[in-house]
Amino acid sequence: MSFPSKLAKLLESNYKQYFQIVSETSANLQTKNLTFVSGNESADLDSCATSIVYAYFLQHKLRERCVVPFFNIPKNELRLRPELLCLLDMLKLHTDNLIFLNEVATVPERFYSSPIHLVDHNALDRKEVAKFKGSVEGVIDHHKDEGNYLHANPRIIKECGSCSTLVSQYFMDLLKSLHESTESQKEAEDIAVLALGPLLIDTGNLKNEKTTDTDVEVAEQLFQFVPSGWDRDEFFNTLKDRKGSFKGFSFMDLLHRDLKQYAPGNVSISYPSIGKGIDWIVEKRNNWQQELKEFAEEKQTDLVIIGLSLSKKEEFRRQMILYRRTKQGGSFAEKFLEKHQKDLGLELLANIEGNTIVVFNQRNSAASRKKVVPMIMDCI
Ligand SMILES: [Mn+2]
Repeated sequence: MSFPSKLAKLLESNYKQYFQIVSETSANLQTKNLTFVSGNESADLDSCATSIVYAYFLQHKLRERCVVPFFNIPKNELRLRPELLCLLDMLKLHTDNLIFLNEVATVPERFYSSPIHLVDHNALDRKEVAKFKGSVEGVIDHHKDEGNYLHANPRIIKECGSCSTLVSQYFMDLLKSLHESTESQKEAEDIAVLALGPLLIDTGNLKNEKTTDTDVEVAEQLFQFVPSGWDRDEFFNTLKDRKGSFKGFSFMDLLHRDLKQYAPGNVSISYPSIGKGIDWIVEKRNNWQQELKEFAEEKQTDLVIIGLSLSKKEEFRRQMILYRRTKQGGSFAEKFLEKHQKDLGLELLANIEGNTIVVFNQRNSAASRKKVVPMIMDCI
């Protein structure tokens, strides 16, 4: 029988405390007691694991508070992220002790001024959490700096492979000292493994083109704190296999699995990323066009941009699908293509239903969503 780790117990007790605090109706409420840590709306491995790591250290520094990480998705979407479930399971962290978007969206108004820390994003883009925009206290991120929350402390926004790298680097001295004490050594080991999950996944085990020197340095430091017998390649391969598993997921599921939404100049854009190419989709998910339309309808989105990434062996490493649901979405797509078709190297592959759905090969394989989003914003 295995006992819950200290990290698991901390998540559990903060989860309970959170509900005590928000259900407390007496007059002398100390809203400051509650502090949120949020990852971005795609709720990928980087965002979710890093929010727990960050919350753990912040709780350690600010004992008088109740620091709760939350996952920026409805709880029923957790099943779409098998690599995240796998990492949580390795560390025996129960998903029952985690807070999701549903809870935070319905938090009583008096908590809108509770401090919030952002990891893996630097703007509160989901409307459900926009109410916290006046109380952002800290930001650590690796996306393009949108110039918000200039007084946040920390405010670290730097390009590198994984946000986990920056968060681990920021708290490294604390991790070191926790690891030195016998009492907290096991916690430190858990935290190191938790941080290494996204760090290795995002950098392809420190080998892909996104990997920076900082990622490598920080990973090397974290390797000193992992439990004895922990095997880096085995760990990476296990998570990677889970991430690459598409079994049991409909095309609709894949659209929700790694989704971001934007509203440049009031045009609503949904931008899912999928780790497969169009050939695979046509062959294995033959209802995809219908599901794409239903998805756009459900989200009431003007334009859907799907970023497809293929394996290294194929000629094109990336492809892109555009679906114009509304006229507004259509004219935005025209503007986007006019401005950026060339630098993205978009070559028309298929034109479906009178131009409503278009599929492109994308020659510029370095242009991931992180790079394309500023181009979209540039079209306003
Ligand atoms: Mn990230």
